[in-house]
Amino acid sequence: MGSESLILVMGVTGAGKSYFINQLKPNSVTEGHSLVSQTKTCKLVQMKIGACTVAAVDTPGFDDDEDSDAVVLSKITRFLTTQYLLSISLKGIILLHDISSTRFSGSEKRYLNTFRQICGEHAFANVALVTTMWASVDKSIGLRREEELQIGPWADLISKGSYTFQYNGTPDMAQTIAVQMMAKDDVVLQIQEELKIGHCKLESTSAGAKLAAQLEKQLEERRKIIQDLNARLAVEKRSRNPGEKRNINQRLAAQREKQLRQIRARDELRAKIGEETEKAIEEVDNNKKRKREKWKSRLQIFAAALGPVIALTVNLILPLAGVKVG
Ligand SMILES: Nc1nc2c(ncn2[C@@H]2O[C@H](COP(=O)(O)OP(=O)(O)OP(=O)(O)O)[C@@H](O)[C@H]2O)c(=O)[nH]1
Ligand SMILES: [Mg+2]
Repeated sequence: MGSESLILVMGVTGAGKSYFINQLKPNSVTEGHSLVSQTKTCKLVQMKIGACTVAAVDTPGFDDDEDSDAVVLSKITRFLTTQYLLSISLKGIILLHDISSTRFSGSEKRYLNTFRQICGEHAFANVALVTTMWASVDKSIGLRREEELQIGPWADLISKGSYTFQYNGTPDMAQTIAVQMMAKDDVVLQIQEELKIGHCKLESTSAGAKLAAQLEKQLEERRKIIQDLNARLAVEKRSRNPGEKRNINQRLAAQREKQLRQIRARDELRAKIGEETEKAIEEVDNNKKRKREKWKSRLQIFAAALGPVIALTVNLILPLAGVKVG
């Protein structure tokens, strides 16, 4: 096992990803205290697990806005592409699920579908399905929900080798889960394989295609709503009803704002992430040569190439790469 292995921690907003990482290494990331998503970018946290040095990756979760799914997928994919192109080993993914939540929500379903397509079936054996927040639920209710997950949404993952854990919230159990993951062979995920073929766009991958189709449908619906509102505004202009006109104008502004966000999210899915990442790595490499700098590790290039995606975590990565930061 090298000193450059990564473990990804994934799950929807509020599943307990940042909490889990803080149990592995106290106070390393910010936990959320509201329903709004807290972690907006991938964050790398270096830690010792047994004799190995590992980096656990805190990832952003899917929110309730469907257009944010595309943005989150793009951020996670940029991270995974850089990791893959620099041959940094990935041990697997810890997928967290809040057992105290009463239903398997729409965003949870979308997340799991995208998750499956990010991984691909061959990688399911490198997935730990971890239920959290057991202290917030009656044990028998929690066990019933877990069984429903195992025979329902998680069944295909488990049949292909994913394993389950009931996480009790302690540092010890977080360590146990991470140690088991470190014992796995390295894995290459489906989306990493897909993106290396012909420099394809994110929308051409299995995970991206599904989200692109959903976004196209929403954009079409949004266009119709805006058309209707414009038609109503034209009528109101003739009837000189200022109250109704203001009302329609406000609704138009809100719909246009949503449309703009969806268009930006759609653009994220058109990005050729493989090609962009290769260019970023090349640029870092050229800079390095120009300045005659010596790099101690691929992780240093990793941090520099990812730049804006994980800019705030450079301080965490450089020590992992064996470089002291001030
Ligand atoms: N007691 C207990 N609290 C937890 C546990 N997991 C998470 N929490 C709390 O639940 C809240 C949400 O957890 P986070 O770890 O921030 O959730 P997240 O998955 O990182 O959410 P995003 O960053 O928004 O995607 C925080 O207040 C945590 O302290 C757990 O296993 N036990
Ligand atoms: Mg978080």
